Amino acid sequence: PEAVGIVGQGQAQANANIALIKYWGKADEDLIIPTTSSLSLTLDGLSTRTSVQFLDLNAGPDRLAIDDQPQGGKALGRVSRFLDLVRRQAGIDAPALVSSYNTVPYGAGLASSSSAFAALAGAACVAAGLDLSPRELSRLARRGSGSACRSIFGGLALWQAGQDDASSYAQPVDSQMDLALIVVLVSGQEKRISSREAMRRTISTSPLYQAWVDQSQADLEQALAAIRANDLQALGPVVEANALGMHAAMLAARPAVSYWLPDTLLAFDAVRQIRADGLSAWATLDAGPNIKVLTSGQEAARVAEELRRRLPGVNIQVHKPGPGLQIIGS
Ligand code: 2P0
Repeated sequence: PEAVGIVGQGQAQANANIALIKYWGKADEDLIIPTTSSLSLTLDGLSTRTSVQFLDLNAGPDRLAIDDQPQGGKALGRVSRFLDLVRRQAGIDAPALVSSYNTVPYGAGLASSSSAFAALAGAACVAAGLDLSPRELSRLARRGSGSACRSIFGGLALWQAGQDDASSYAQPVDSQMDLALIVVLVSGQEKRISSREAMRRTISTSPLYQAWVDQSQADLEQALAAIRANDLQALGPVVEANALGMHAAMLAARPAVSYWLPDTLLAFDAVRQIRADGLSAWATLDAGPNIKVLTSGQEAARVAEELRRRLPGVNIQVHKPGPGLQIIGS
């Protein structure tokens, strides 16, 4: 066979983010415009590093490997459709070779799609010769996976819902807060239902969904006020309540959407006990059974120690706020 030439290449790394005020549901499925604005913390040490090469036209279809495993089917289709957006913007037709490496367990509700599509957006733009601003990168990453628009930025990020492609993007939130999130890995198994499908079912069948949406705006304002006031004691309760409200709406869907395992409930209970003992600790839960505990950087080691004591055998890791998208090279 003929040698395949490389038209352009890029490499980028991004960290996963965990929402403090959640995104759950789309107003526009194709553009990924959410029904609510959301607020997140990008974490250190939960990263995806991705390289993209655009190849000569004779190279055949797009190819994708995740952690050295060749991918087909849904995963490849989703990446190809995303790359089509980049190709269209850049005015190119080239097939791509994509390779990515994760330090995030895949599909376990640890926001692997947030780091994945943020890193892919960065790497693909460099490879295609597109020079986008952070805001444009955020809009692009959003098309791959909603939560990915927040991983363009480090630390706290606010995704304003907007109403169309141009107005739906994330922005960094300035803060001096000393925050940490502790990931309590109840189970590393892949989720039983994708968040995409679960969101759809919640919107279309849960009688509690609209109540959660209505409350969400007030929750966000309260959270932002707490951040401005540097007040973790005010931020924690609204973070926990917003997540529990989202899961209440899921549990009320027909049939129910439940990401809870018995150990998830035990972990929530441990957090309540630790809080009753006077430490700062509030739990949040995403599309998987693993809880994340919001605390201060200063108390993180103590809280992790208390969690390990109460939840023997469970993997518990402290994560500090991490950087946003990093372009590594072309
Ligand atoms: C979030 N989650 O705000 C919420 C909370 C999970 C629970 O964003 O369909 O992978 O690709 O836009 O971003 C998970 O959903 O969904 C998510 P798509 P995504 O972090």
